[in-house]
Amino acid sequence: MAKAVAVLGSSDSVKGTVYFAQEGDGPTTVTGTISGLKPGLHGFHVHALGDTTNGCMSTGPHFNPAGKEHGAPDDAGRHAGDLGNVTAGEDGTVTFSITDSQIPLSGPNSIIGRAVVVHADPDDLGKGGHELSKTTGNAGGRVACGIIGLQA
Ligand SMILES: [Cu+2]
Ligand SMILES: [Zn+2]
Repeated sequence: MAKAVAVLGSSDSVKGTVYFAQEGDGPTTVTGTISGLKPGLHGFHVHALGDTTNGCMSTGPHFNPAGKEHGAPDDAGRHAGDLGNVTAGEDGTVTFSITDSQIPLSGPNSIIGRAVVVHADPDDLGKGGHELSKTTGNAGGRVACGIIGLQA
């Protein structure tokens, strides 16, 4: 079992911890809790770079090793980093579990050393018709992020 963790931080009050686990070449399970969010949907992605020298802005675009357009997690055409949305409750907290086959913890498309990012707004999953829908899902600002690192 390979494991990884990202501790989310930001200039706002958004906090959280996101855990990744993968058995062999199987899918990766992503679990965690995030608090301090506005109630509702928030875009949730793996971005290409584990660089937070300029906060979440320097984590680059969505992780996209196959050179595809932005989409929903269950779309054939999607960025590997497209994990859809997490939904915060009225208290601004979300606890989630996502299983995904495009974010391995080893090999050429490994997400280790990249970043997980939570956005201010809903990800439209590429279907919003906005000029940003096919690149970012028009998910707005980056309210929290953390670098994905190996865990024992
Ligand atoms: Cu993002
Ligand atoms: Zn994307």
